[in-house]
Amino acid sequence: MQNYLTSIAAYKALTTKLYNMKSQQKNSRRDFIMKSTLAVAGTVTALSIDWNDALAVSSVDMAPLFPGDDGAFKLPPLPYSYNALEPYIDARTMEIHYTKHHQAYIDKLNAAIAKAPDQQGKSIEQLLSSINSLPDAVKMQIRNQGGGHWNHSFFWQILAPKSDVVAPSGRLMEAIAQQWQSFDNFKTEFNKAGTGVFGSGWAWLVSDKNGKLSIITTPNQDNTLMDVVADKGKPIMGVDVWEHAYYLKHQNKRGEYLDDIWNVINWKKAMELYG
Ligand code: MN3
Repeated sequence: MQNYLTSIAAYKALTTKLYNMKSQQKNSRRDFIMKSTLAVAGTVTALSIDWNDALAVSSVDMAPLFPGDDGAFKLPPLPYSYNALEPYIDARTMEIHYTKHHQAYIDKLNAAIAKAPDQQGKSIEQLLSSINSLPDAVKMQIRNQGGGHWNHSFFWQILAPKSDVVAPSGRLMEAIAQQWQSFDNFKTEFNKAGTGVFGSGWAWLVSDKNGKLSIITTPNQDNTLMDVVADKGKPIMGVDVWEHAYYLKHQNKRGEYLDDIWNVINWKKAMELYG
């Protein structure tokens, strides 16, 4: 009797095991189908996605643009030393710009997020592409401070010591030539746009989803990823034209700063971003 019960139990265990194996197979097939469908849906979405939703940050070093495990955004590492861009950008300006200005944007962004628990854990791109739907109490802070954090994180990467700078080439250079006939024309137009920014802001080289380039300026810490900014696009290169970016060396002469900065533009990164 004991043996019989044991074998019944064993039989039950065996059939249960077989049943589970079968349903696991079914589930994994269902998972597979679901994942495949999602992958196809994802591809379709990716093709029709606006840069505003997507940011190119997958190819920029995005890690610092997500909050850490503690929910706070952090200052990303500067990819060179403070004096690496001398004499075009002086060491003191670089140090203050990075350790004081950029850090202050991050601190104030974190303070704003702390007041809006629903927004915690989102990447900076997610926040900037949905400013319109942020709570009114933190909307302007996240736009200004979050914009400041993204813009400076981008700016450090789009600069490089002159010894590392390579001239733009390939697809990016072709697109520049198509739009402005020559690199020199592009520089002239870019500097014109940068000097024309009234007060504080940024000048950008951006790409639309067809790869068409344009020069766009934004006031304050706005950028072309924001839903609230009319001119959208994927930033390929950008220059901070706030006085704090050049005042110690160039004083009030923004034009001279803009002339100098071409010596330290990281075209390798810009070409990576353009693809
Ligand atoms: Mn700045």
